This record gives sequence, C-alpha cells and structure tokens, in this order.
Amino acid sequence: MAENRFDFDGKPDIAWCPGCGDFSIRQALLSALEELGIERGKLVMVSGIGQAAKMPQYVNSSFFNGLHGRALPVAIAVKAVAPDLTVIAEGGDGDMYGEGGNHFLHAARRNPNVKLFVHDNMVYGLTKGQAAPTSREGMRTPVQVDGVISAPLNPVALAIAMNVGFVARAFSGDVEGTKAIMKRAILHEGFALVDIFQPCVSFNRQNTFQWFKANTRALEPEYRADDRAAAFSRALEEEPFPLGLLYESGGRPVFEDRLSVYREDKRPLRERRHDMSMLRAVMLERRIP
Ligand SMILES: Cc1ncc(C[n+]2csc(CCOP(=O)(O)OP(=O)(O)O)c2C)c(N)n1
Ligand code: SF4
Ligand SMILES: [Mg+2]
Repeated sequence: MAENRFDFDGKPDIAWCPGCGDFSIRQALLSALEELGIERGKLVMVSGIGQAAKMPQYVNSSFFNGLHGRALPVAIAVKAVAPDLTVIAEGGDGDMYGEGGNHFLHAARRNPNVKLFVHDNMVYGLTKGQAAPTSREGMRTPVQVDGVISAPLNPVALAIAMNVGFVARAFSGDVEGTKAIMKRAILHEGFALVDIFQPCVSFNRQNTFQWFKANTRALEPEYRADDRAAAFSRALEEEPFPLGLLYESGGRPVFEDRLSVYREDKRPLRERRHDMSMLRAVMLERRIP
C-alpha cells in the first residue's frame, strides 16, 4: 500500500492469523480514510473485545477499546461531546450483534452519526470457535457439538426494519468494494451499518473464503437503494446473500444534533469550559447530612 497516514511507520505487530479476512478489511479501512482525506486527529475508533475489535489498535488514530459488546454506547457518547469528529465503531458479529445486540437496537433508534463496521465471520473467533449470532443453523462447534439449533440473526434486515439510514453488506475478499462502501457510509449523515463477511480461517471451517464467494452475489447495477420495502425484501435473500448498498435514506434527525446543549451553542461540548464551582455547589446542596 502507498504511504497512508493511518498506517504506522514500520510494521505494526498484528495479532491475527495469517490468511484472516481481517487484514483485507484493515486495508480497505485505511484506504477509505486516506482517500476521504480525513484528518488523523479527527478520527476516533471505538471497539469492544474480539479479533475484529483489535482493529482500532492497528489504525494510527485516537481510539477507545472497551468492554465486550459495549462499543456503541461509548461511540455515541464520543459523538455527543465531539460531533465534529468521525466516529467509527468496529468489531465482530459476537461483539456487536450478541453481547452488544441491545446497544445495536438502541443506536438504530437514536440515529447518531456513528459508523458501525462489523466483521461477520459467523463465529466467535477470539474464544476459539463457539457459535455467534450469525452462525448458520446446523454448524458444529466444540460447544454446539450437535450443531447450532438457533436461527441466525439477519443484521441487514434488522437494520432496515429499524429504519437505519445506511445499510450495506460487503465481503473482505473484495477490498475495493469494501472500501467504496466504507467511504459512502462515512459520508452518510446518520447511523450506518456495514456488515462485512470475513472468513475466519482458524475456527470456521464451514464458511470459508470459497463458501462466501459461492454464496454471495453483487446487487445488480440498476438496483436502487432508496425503496425501504424493496431493500427489506432483498435483505432477506440468503445463499446467495446480496452484496452492496441495500438501503440508503436521509432525512432522519441525527441524535447529537437534537441534544439541548447544542440548541443555542454549536461549539462541541469538549471545547467548552466547565464551571466547577456550580458542580461543587450542587453537590454540597444535595449532600446527605
Ligand atoms: C462479557 C463478556 N462475555 C464474554 C467474553 C468472552 N469473549 C471475548 S471475545 C468473544 C467473542 C468474540 O467474537 P466476535 O465478536 O464475533 O469477534 P471475532 O473474534 O470473531 O472477530 C467472547 C465471547 C468477554 N470478554 N466478555
Ligand atoms: S481466529 Fe479467526 S478471526 Fe481471529 S485472527 Fe484467526 S482467522 Fe481471524
Ligand atoms: Mg466473529
């Protein structure tokens, strides 16, 4: 890759298995950020726990790496105090749809201008191969020895049902396509989901690179992404799963724009001085004798 401001000088010490799809997603992300000309000091990456959730540590920007499943509340809080920054929450299918599934629903309701990039390898990679919310029914794992008996979550259909304004699916095997979708997601005003299929070469021997190639299909060039009902219907398609921008619509108010602190004063909260004497006075007033 040509010199990229979001890459590190020298080789970062990346703890992913050789051949993991996460490398291609990183390449797509770094190129997307570079090509959009985002200032390095104006990006915050947020994640939880997992292989995918290591991503912020491999991007040369500010980041917060927190608890499993809790990336979105942190990302929304960052956006609330710093609406001028680009905020990307990134992690795995377990992190974002399992442990963090409740936060996913409520982020969709709030519509913060946060970008959610999910590495969907249909497995818990970091903890060595248990079923994730997107694991296919029947998949055998060391824990689900008789095969997964729960129906898989369909994140893109769920997001469209919740009226998320930007919903797309990408495949790590197509770096250029993933980059292009990431760029559009970043430019979208409001909450954006990109579900990115990614082979886990060590712990998912069922959904391999070849399986994703055989079971995905690009949306037709004439497909229009502005019809929500049509998008929902396409989102329900499986094997082959459609790849590309399924749904985009503007117009929903953005969470941080509606906060009362910005009604009269547009300066980001993080730039304002706080009057500690007021806080002290309130605490003294409320003190239990
Ligand atoms: C509250 C909590 N539960 C469980 C774990 C153990 N744990 C760490 S990562 C992980 C799953 C990660 O899977 P995913 O988010 O899909 O990421 P991947 O490793 O596949 O990229 C689990 C269950 C934890 N750290 N914290
Ligand atoms: S365990 Fe799977 S997801 Fe994790 S780094 Fe290895 S190949 Fe990638
Ligand atoms: Mg996973």
